Amino acid sequence: MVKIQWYPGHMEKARREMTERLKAVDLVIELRDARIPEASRNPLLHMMAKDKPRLILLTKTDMADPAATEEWVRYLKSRENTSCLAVDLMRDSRCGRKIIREALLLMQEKREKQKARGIRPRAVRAMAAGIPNVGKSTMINRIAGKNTLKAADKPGVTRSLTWLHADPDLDLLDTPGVLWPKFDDEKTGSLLAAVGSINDDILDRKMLAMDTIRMIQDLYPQLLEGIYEAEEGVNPNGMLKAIAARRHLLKEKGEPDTKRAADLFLTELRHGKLGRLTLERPDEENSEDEGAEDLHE
Ligand SMILES: Nc1nc2c(ncn2[C@@H]2O[C@H](COP(=O)(O)OP(=O)(O)OP(=O)(O)O)[C@@H](O)[C@H]2O)c(=O)[nH]1
Ligand SMILES: [Mg+2]
Repeated sequence: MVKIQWYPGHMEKARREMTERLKAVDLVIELRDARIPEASRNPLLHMMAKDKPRLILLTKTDMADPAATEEWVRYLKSRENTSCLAVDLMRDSRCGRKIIREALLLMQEKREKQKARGIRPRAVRAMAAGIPNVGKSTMINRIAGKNTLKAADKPGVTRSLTWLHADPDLDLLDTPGVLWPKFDDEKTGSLLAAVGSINDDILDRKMLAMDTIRMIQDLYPQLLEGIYEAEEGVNPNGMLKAIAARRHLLKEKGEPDTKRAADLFLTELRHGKLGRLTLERPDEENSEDEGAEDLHE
């Protein structure tokens, strides 16, 4: 497996600023990519916001496996003080309302108490947090009903923390996408890179494509063989050769150009062209609340 780590200075700066801002935050909206709900869980966020109610949003469900998404929502909802919604931020016109409703529900008890004491509850203050490119700015724009925040299909677009009075009942804080200094294992880095949450420039994309092909072959046997008309049980390098042959990516001497095939494969995967795939399944043994003690080794 290719070894990937991406924790530039701007992420550490954002992490510090987020910790500071959390004091004024009622609720954390943690966005995770529905295709990799575990790899996109930031352990730093757990340390920073242990005691805040949490709404986990699984985004990009339009590209994830619907059955796996259902399984994940059930699994993630089963925690105290945590709620979970799966959303398609691009096509579901009602997702903004659903998110507001769920956020207010998490704060209901506190708001009811305030009302009972004659205080009119102010708008709930929520911090949107998550890995790069997961859809934080897009989500806030949806709720606000206008494209105030810059959003684009590459990691690292948002660079500063910005409050937006998105709804009369909900203030939202946009934050830069942050990763963490040390991934649990090499698979986590590959999964994050596969969905486009790690800057491509620092990657060996051929190695990444091969890792990803292997993971897809494990979870969805025969799928890639069918799409790229490859031999059954072909190894990842053989798969890249098949892709090169099918898509006419050849070098001067007519040899398959596996580098360009790797780029094409990653682009197709990231745009959902290979179908709706989820690259992880819930592991009931593994506790969601696991700390991040060894992150600073
Ligand atoms: N298909 C699909 N694309 C989405 C969805 N949500 C967001 N996107 C796309 O994902 C890309 C990244 O969205 P952003 O809102 O910029 O992500 P971000 O989390 O703010 O990213 P950073 O600021 O870089 O951390 C954009 O091209 C969005 O259009 C979704 O539910 N489905
Ligand atoms: Mg953003």
